[in-house]
Amino acid sequence: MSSLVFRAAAAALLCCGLGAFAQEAPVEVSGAWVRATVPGQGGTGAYMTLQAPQDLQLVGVSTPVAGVAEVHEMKLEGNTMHMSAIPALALPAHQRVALAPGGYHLMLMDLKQALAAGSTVALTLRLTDAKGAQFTRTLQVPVRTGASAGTTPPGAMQHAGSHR
Ligand SMILES: [Cu+2]
Repeated sequence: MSSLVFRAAAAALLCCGLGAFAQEAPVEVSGAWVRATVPGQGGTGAYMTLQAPQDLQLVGVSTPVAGVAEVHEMKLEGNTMHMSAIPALALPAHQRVALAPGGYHLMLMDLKQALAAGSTVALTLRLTDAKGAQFTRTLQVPVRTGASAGTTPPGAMQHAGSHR
C-alpha cells in the first residue's frame, strides 16, 4: 500500500516536472483579432473565441508588442464599465468561451509600437489543466480597426488601476 502511494507521488512529481516544458494547448481558437491603435496609444484589446476539449484555464498571455499583457474582465458597476485583470478564465470542456469587446478580453498595455490594421501580432496564450499541467498556444493574430456593432466606445470604459 505504501509503495503504491509512493509510486503515485513519484508519478505526480514526474508529471509536474514535465509540465515545465509547456506543450502546445489543444484548444480551438476562432475569430481572433487585435484592435488597431494610433501612434501614442498605450493599450488595446485582443479578442477571440476559445473552445477546449477538456477543462482548461486561461491563466496568461504574452506578446512581443506589449510590455504588459493580461486577461481582463469587464463589468458594469453603476453606470460605468470597469475592467480589471483576472488570474484565470475557466474554459469548460467543449464550451465556446468568447473574448469580445464589452466582456472578457486580452489587454495589451505598454505597447512598444502602434498596431496598424492589416498587420499581424503574435500572441502566446498560457493555459493549465485541472492537474496543473501547463500549455502554451502561440497565435498570429490579425490587427483590425474593429468598428463592429456592439462595440463599447473606449470613452465608456475605465481601467481599474491601470491608467498610466
Ligand atoms: Cu482591459
